[in-house]
Amino acid sequence: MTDKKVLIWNREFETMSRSDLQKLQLERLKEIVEWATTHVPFYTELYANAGVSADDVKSLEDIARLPFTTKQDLRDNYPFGMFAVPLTELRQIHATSGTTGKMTVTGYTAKDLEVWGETMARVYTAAGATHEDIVHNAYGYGLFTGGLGFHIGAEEISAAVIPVSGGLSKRQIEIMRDFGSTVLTCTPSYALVLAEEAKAMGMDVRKDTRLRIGIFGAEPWTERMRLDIEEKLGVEAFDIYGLAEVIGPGVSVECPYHTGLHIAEDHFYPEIIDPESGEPLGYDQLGELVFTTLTKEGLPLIRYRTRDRTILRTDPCPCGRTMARMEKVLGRTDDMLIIRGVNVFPSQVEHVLLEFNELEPQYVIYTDREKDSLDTLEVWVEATQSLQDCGAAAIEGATDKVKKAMQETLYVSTVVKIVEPGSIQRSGGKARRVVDRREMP
Ligand code: DLL
Repeated sequence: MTDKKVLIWNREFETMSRSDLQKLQLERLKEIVEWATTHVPFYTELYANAGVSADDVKSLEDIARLPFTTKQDLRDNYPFGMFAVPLTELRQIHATSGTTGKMTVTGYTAKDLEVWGETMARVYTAAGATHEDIVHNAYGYGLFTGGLGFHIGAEEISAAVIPVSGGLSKRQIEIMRDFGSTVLTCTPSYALVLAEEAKAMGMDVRKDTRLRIGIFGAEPWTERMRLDIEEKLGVEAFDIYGLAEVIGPGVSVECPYHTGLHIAEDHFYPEIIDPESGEPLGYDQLGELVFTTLTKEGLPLIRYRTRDRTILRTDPCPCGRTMARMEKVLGRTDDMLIIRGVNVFPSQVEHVLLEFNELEPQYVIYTDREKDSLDTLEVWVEATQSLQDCGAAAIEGATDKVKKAMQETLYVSTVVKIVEPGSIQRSGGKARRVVDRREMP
């Protein structure tokens, strides 16, 4: 591996020995279990029913004795039932809309905002951003944690932040060019929308702007998509992961070696479990990611099941950080589609599509149930302009190739429709990739 320029925001914590880190984590784990049990009736009852208490946590492994918490618990206690402080102690309240059920609400005390600022400062620094940068923050501002999370981190590193939010792509490109934005922060799908818009405006982002870094997350994206974004925008693209319940963005991020996403483990204790049995799995094994917030006051979450599937690694990273890394999220345990008994993950579909240079990385997966109750899988994907220009026969040929590749990977027959460039609806935030019509009335 070639040497890269490595910047670290908080060496004391980010590079501490793993044995010191584990001591710190255990200390904080005991404190947070105590804090939650004495301040949140939900935990008081949960632990009383399970016959466990903070005194039972004598080692990090003892965490497995504590029951899990889930999104359903947050919904059942909507809006503020899981909070450990009175509302007067909160400084910000956020929520995620979610496609089903009630919103999931999260709140931050002044101390929680400090932690958020700190972890987001680590994110920017890991990506190589400094106070000299101009951050073009195109994550949505509002209840979504993306906008304000990236904002607070940019302030922490004393960079100039442009709170442009999502949407109005043409204006975004003008601002990027005229204000000299150097760091772009938005969802990976929106980064591609911006690249398209710039092209339509006759601009070459690589030459006509000062962009150099992109920090993209909030939705799954593949390595192929990274290459595409880097090529089109002329940035080095970094993956960032987080979820509103745990803190928002800032849970983990890549460093310049792109060996996985370093988790801020002094604040968020990660575990990997078997999603079926709930049993803890070791490092290097694929399973469901579970987090315990070690320092959060407002909304402490203990053994919170994220539903995200990944692998944890602790082998040394050349950047010097000792914090465990998670692999790029491989999908969610609840986004699996079952088509005629076959399990299909949207990430597999994306993987197949991005192998084809004649396709744009814009697609939607439709599932439906026919009259005779057979499920169907249909993938709509956009042609590149050059494929479109080659005419109907070329599109037909490409359709056959994609269909075959899809069948070979998914083991389920798929209807493939290659549609005109620009015809699939774009989003200013998270892209909607799956439309499950089987669930619709
Ligand atoms: O998406 C927080 C965030 C904002 C992260 C900006 C990164 C950048 P939620 O809206 O609560 O929070 O959605 C959380 O999004 O459980 C994952 O399924 C998914 N997700 C987030 N980051 C990634 C990523 C924000 N880098 C849910 N790769 C999580 C894959 C991601 N999935």
